[in-house]
Amino acid sequence: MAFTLPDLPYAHDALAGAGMSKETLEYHHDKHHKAYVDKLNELVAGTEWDGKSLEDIVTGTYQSGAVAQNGIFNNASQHWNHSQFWEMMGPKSGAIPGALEKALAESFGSVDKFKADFSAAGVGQFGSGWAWLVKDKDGSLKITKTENGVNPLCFGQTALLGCDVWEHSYYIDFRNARPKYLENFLNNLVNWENVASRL
Ligand code: MN3
Repeated sequence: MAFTLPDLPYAHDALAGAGMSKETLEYHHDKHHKAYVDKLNELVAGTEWDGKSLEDIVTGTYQSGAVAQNGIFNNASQHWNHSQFWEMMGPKSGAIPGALEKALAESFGSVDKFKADFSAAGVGQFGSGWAWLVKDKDGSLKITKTENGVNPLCFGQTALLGCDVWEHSYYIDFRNARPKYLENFLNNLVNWENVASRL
């Protein structure tokens, strides 16, 4: 069955007050994300991955490492990443739920330190990629960064929060200021209820 572009869980203009414009979402969701889905369907058709789940395609093609499967991996992982990313944001950022706040403080020293370390990961990712808060296989929380479409599924980790640091994610609203985009993401855009539900 072909993969489909999921609708945004909010209107295109719903995040404008929180620093992500309608224009950014029109390009990022309607064009960039859609292109990953379309290309994935085109590349998967007739291969061994046809009919497999998105998660199986991401982990299977990543582990195979075969050059011929890089295109399938890149588009599958980016489809998965963006599907998570839209859910991880919302028009009302709200307070961090207690259990998550406690876990962040225990893991990183404080919520502020978590935000500083997460931002540093996003700023420090050279070129395109993602910053993540993950739950590792041993249950510990970690901050990671990945290049291009690589994501926590590749390492058997659970993605709690991810921030797209490809330029297409921030260039319309923040131009070249990736640090400002990350600061705004953490303070105004994250749907902390969604992040907590992944713990
Ligand atoms: Mn993107």
